Amino acid sequence: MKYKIVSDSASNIHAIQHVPFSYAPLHIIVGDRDFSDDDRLDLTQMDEALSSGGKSGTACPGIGDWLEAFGTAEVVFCVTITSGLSGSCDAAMAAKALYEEQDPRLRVHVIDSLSAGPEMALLIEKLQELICSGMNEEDILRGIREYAARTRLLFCLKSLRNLAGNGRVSPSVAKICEILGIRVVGQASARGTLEILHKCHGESGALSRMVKIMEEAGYSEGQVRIMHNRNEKAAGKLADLIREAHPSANVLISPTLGLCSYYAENGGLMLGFDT
Ligand code: X90
Repeated sequence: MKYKIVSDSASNIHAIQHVPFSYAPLHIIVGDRDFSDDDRLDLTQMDEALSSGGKSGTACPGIGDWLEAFGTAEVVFCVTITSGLSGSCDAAMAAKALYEEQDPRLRVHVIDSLSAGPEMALLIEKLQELICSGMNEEDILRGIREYAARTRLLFCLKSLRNLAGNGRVSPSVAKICEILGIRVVGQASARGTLEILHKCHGESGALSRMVKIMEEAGYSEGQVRIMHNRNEKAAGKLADLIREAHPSANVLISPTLGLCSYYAENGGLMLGFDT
């Protein structure tokens, strides 16, 4: 096939059907250990290393990692984690320039998701659908841009420690979470940064709040992707709440992989939907 979809591992997707796909892993660094967010990552081992409490951080894919993921495809649609929080998109742009230099027939379209996790997953799924419908490149591009303007990301987190520790939210915002039982509900802002919307006491209040925000954003019956870090129960409850109010919603639940598990932390939820 002429087309390939590529993303970084912040999409929590390692494989798709019908269209060639590769991903460039981010890395979670704990002390002197480097956990690559790929098929071989053992999340339990990563958590054990993290719970020892040492210094930790993350690293985005390098130009070489992106080039490897592009492979030999003629046309690549490349979905990255938000440029507002990561260098991944910049590295993909640099890789694009090198890739296209090789041969005038090669093209890479970098799509900055301004988001992470389930919203990236929705973009990948839409690209897959557009490609499979037999559209030409220009129409696929127009279609994905139009769709990206209609997708959103909400999150519900118990702890912002790793986000604050790596400069992705301010320490004063992260302090809110230190109060027991507080859940922070927020969204990916239009600039692709974290925007805190509510501090909720307890999880069930936070889940209803998320559904309310979704509806205010214009959700009626489209796609919903919920990703969770060891919180199947809350993910299921959230799915139930959405299905109760919107019986034709298409809701899928999956676990976060390395990068999103690290930042969403234990119990964290991410919710992607379209409007
Ligand atoms: O380049 C790197 O090292 C990666 C940095 C990633 C930083 C943030 C990832 C957030 C993942 C947390 C909840 C959702 C936030 C969405 C904001 C757009 C998950």
